[in-house]
Amino acid sequence: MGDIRGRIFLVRNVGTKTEPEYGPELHLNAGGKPILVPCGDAGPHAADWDGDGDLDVLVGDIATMKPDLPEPTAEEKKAQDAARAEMETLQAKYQQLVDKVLGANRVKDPAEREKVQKELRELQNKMQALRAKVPPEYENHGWVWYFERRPAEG
Ligand SMILES: [Ca+2]
Repeated sequence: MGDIRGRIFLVRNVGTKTEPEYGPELHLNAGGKPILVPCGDAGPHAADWDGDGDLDVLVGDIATMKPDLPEPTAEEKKAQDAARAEMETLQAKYQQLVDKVLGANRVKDPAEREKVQKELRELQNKMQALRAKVPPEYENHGWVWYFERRPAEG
């Protein structure tokens, strides 16, 4: 199992198959040091990746990073700034419509409610189209780390 810090542990069943019981956590090492994937949120998986008969460990992590994109041209920047400005305007309208659908003073009349919901869907579509015009400020991704099990030295 892995943890948010990026460490991985082996926890053996010290009970039985029908009455399992967790044993102590063993922090797994690689190269003589405890494994610590750099971005944290370690998700380990044991598999014989190289087919030599020993289980190896693959560990996924997660990172939130600013995407490495080329600088926009002046024309692209102008279009992106316009899309961001329009998004801000629409965001206020969006909040008003959400309040009309979900808020404490939400619209009760079914016909009026249907009208507001339709307006909200149209606004959501418009906002989605605008979002596609603006590069993301941050992206989530991750790496997969491979730890090959080797026979003990000596
Ligand atoms: Ca192997």
